[in-house]
Amino acid sequence: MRLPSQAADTIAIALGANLADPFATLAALRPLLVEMLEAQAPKPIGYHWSPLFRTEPVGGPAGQPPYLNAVLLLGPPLPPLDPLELLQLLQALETRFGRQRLERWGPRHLDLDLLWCGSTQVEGPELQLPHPRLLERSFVLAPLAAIAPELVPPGQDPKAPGLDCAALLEKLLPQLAEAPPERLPAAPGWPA
Ligand code: PH2
Ligand code: MG
Ligand code: MG
Repeated sequence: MRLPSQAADTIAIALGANLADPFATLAALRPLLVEMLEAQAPKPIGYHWSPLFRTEPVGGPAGQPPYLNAVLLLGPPLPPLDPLELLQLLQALETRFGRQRLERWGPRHLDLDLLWCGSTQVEGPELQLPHPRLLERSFVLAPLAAIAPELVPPGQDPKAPGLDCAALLEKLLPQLAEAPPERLPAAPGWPA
């Protein structure tokens, strides 16, 4: 399958977990997420799963366990999915995996964030697209750069030429307060 290079032809979803057994959660999530997406989309969708990364928690209370993070790129072509419907689907999956909304950036069984949805811009209380912190998060850029290094994520200064995921990550790594994301090898349940 063609690796996406145009963000406008894709939807990006960030996956994270740092409670219970994050690997078991993300491995169990994978087929369920595909099943739920297929039920919403009239045409076949292209799936690009990143490898898993072990990452240090950013923000939130001290002493949290490390996260496992990954991203899923859908498309090209851009799947005809409505961002707010997609958000509801992702939130239903978070709840199914035991997510409780207790505190901002607190530890969680499962976090599914929409990063962008083609070139749709959303500025709502529930959803902002592109995700406002996407470009400053190593736990998002490292998985993105692993599968789509040449993709130029949205949300960059329109007056300057946009940087691709590889360049954004390279720029961010020396500025990190946390340890850089550690890429995990493929394993049964997470073949990427
Ligand atoms: N998600 C957060 C806050 N901090 N840190 C890491 N390493 N990974 C995450 O997914 C993460 C985080 C809020 O959603
Ligand atoms: Mg999040
Ligand atoms: Mg979230």
